[in-house]
Amino acid sequence: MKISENVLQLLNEQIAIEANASSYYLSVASWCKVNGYDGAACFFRAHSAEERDHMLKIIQYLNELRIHATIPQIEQPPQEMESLEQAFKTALQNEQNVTKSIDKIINAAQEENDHRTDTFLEWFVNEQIEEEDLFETVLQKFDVIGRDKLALHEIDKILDKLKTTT
Ligand code: OFO
Repeated sequence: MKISENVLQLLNEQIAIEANASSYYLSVASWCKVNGYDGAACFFRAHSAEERDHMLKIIQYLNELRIHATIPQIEQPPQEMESLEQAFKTALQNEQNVTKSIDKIINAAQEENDHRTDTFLEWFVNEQIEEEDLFETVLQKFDVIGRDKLALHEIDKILDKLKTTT
């Protein structure tokens, strides 16, 4: 096999992490839509699709090495959100965990002189910088604009615009 069992296991776990992130964002999008946050619903729907793309990238990488990737079982995400802000806090936390798990795979790949996996994951490192920045930027809006109904409406409009740039 072209990569070690250890790196393969970590990459398969990463596939599951991306799949679960996609599912979480879809659940948030669904909650946003029925709670009147149309912009946020579009934002999270687009983000769910991005996470699915991340999962597909890893599957494709393994397949190109002629390795069968493990297609994961998806955990049921929370259906109810405490608030729009809380959904973003959880999202940021998830992204920070993703960053850590990407780092872990890179460390393992480097220890094993697995340059191709190391290089492949560079894209994810840069993506995580963008994603953490994005969620931190949105969270700051709650402090800057506020949390009352009018403020949330403004934030929702901002999220609608942001969806096209994510
Ligand atoms: Fe948003 O994280 Fe994927 O990689």
